[in-house]
Amino acid sequence: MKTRREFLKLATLGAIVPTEIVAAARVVTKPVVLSTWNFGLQANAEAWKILSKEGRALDAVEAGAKVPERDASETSVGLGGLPDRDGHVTLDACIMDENGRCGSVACLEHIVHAISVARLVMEKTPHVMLVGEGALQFALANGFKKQNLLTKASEKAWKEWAKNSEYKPIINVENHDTIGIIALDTQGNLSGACTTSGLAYKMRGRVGDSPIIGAGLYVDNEIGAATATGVGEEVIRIVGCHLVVELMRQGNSPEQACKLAVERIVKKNPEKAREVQVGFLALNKNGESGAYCLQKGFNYAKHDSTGNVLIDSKYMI
Ligand code: SD4
Repeated sequence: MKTRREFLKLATLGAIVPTEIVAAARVVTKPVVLSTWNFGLQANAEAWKILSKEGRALDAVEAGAKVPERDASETSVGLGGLPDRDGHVTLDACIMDENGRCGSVACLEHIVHAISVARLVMEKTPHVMLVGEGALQFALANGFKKQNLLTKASEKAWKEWAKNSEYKPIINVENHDTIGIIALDTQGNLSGACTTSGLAYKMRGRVGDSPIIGAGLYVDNEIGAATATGVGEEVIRIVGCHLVVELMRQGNSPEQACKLAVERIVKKNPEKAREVQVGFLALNKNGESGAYCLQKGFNYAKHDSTGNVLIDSKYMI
């Protein structure tokens, strides 16, 4: 143990840098936005229009999430999403802001922008989550238009699947899955959004991790934000995104926190972990980010002042 005199001498010589100085010198990267999968590039670009004008992270993540929602060619989010095994397109979405406020919809049908309905649940109701018929009723009462989300292409794929009706989620389905988007704005505030049509050919009424606060998304403005993609049942079992944020609170980097969460899934069920994909994406209060997934193939897009790039996640298997 050094005496106070020795410590001061070393500090004067620059050999010891007090931790407060280290903390103060740490550069915070902001604004920054991260989105899951290839379509994260377009989502980030939309979110950046808001973030670069010093807009709010909450508005940015909602705007970003709406990009794949309205894209009929994306078969895992919003319009054009693959249906459940009975042919119904059902959407799950949630959103969370810097004040810990959150809103969610599950098993919502006929409305393209599930994420905006989730935001309205947060802003206009005393509740966090609305499901099924009730969520649809709420959306229609608030001016959302009812429309058929099952495109010709998705209907064709479903009919093809129905010939054998074998339920087996495919790992990294054509690289366009749930979109999870998390951002830090110029004010230093974090928000996140997550929206999906869920696993293709799921049972009617099945809800995944994506609309469940703490599972598919979590934001704590003191610490960081996290979102998840992959087989929701595995994410729910470990309350994945809340776990990732708590691991960052304990001092882990975003990537390390995501890795520890993936390890927990493997530890609980090593057999199952071989068959499924789960990926976590995290961002901390300093704008540092990272990801980790079970199987090779998960990637994400990151947009900061240096540009918008796709990054391959590290993986376990
Ligand atoms: C779900 N997590 O419904 C979503 C789907 C997904 O990669 O992300 N697939 O379980």
